Formats: sequence, structure tokens, C-alpha cells
Amino acid sequence: RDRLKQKSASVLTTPTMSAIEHRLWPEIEKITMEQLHYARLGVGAGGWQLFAEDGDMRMYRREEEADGLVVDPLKACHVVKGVTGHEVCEIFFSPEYRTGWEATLEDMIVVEKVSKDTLIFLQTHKRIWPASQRDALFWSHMRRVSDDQDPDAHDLWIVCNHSTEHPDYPPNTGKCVRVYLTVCLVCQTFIDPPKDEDEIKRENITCKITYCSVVNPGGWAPASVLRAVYKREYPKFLKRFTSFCIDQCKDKPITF
Ligand code: 6CM
Repeated sequence: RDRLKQKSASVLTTPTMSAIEHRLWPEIEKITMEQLHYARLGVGAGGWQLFAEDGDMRMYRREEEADGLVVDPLKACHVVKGVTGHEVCEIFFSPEYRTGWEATLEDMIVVEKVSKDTLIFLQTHKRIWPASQRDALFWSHMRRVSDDQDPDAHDLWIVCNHSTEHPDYPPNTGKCVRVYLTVCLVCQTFIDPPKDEDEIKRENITCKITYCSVVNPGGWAPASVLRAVYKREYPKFLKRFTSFCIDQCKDKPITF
């Protein structure tokens, strides 16, 4: 644990100054910390139903509706060997990797660079028949976090995505209906067996991932089609994303 702390000492432990000064900062801070807490709650209570399982991956959902629209919360966990939490979060956050793993994506632009750990994205997603095409405008924030209340919670990284507004990109003006999302990816690195600092190899590291998502489709979408799409697409996403991470990292030095 101390070794992990030392290794992480060179990376950001607090958000950057320019992010703190931004108009969205209070919201980013609040939602990111709420999502971290929510992600770390188990799935024992709260009516979570397991709907997909593959190796170490487990996916749970709760059936919920708001104003007649499906907004089923999703929670997934996975264990991935050979990558660190920092590396997995970096790949989920960085625009340069997104087309490599995000299969539902048609187009993506960075609307605003708030700071090096906080970006605002506009994405259009592939149309799913018979509904209209969707777009999403959201801030994305990445950081290393610590939790003094849980001494085992070492080397924890989070990426939190949450819908926002931007005067230059108002919703529902073109062919797309805007979706509203809150998503988080929380990752923790484990080293086994314990070794000298210099000897840590990729085969000795494991990353535990929790992914949580709530997406409001923003307008009419048939519930049965949407649930069928989620059931198919979320497991596909997590498997594709994690194998992309393994592939990207395998020949690179480890980043703690
Ligand atoms: O979290 C994921 N991806 C992130 C980076 O792209 C980000 C974006 C999430 C957008 C999710 C919206 C998908 C569009 C849903 C369309 C719903 C309407 C269709 C109507 C069908 C009848 O957080 C991974 C997201 C994986 C999604 C499967």
C-alpha cells in the first residue's frame, strides 16, 4: 500500500487550479464525490438484478422509469489483469482513445477544455431503429481520490461524466434528441504477490473496476427496444473497453 502511495505521489492528487476556478466546478466536485460513494456501495441491497455475467464481469440493473421513459440504473464490476486503475481511467477519459473502444459513437468533439483533467464533450451516437438519433453533451472529470474512512481504499481513480449545457450547443435543434447521463468509472489497483518496487511486472497487477450509468433517453424510445439494446450493448462495451485497455498497455511501462 505504501509502495502504491509512493508511486502515485508524482501524479495529480488534487484537481488542477483551472478546473477549480471554472463555473461548473461546484457541480463537478459534488457529482464526482456522490458518484464515488454510490459506486462503492455494494449490490446486495437496493434491488439490483444480475443480467449479464462473463468471467469476472458482473452486470446489474434496476428497472426504473421517469415520465414514461426508461432510465434503468446500471452497475457493473470487472477485474482486469495487467493494467492499473490510472491507465484504465486515462483511456476512458482521453478523447484520443475513444473511437478505439466506443462502438456506439458516430462523432465526438471536445467543446471546451476546462483543464487537463476536465473536458466537455459533444457526442453523437449511432441511430437505433425505430428511435431518433441521440447526442450527448457532458463534462468529464478524472482524478485520483483517497478515502480516509476506508484504509483499504488505496490508489483509487475515478472518471465521472455528467450531462451539462452549453450556449453554442442547445439540445434538440437538429436531427438528434439529447440524452442525459450520469456515468462513473472507478478503478483500484492491486499488486500480487508483493514484490520489490523495481520488479513489479504487468502480470503482478490487477485492476478492479466499477462502472455505473444512468441514461435518460430524453424523448420517445420504445421501452422494450431500449432494454434489449442495453442488455446487448453494455456487456459488449465493458468487454471491448477492457480488452482495448489491455492491448494499449501491454508493451508500455506501467503508469501507477
Ligand atoms: O460510458 C460510456 N461511454 C462514455 C464515452 O462515450 C460516455 C457516454 C455515454 C453515452 C451513452 C449514451 C448512449 C446512447 C444511448 C441511445 C439511447 C436511445 C436509443 C433508442 C433505442 C430505441 O459515458 C459507455 C456507454 C456504453 C453504452 C452501451
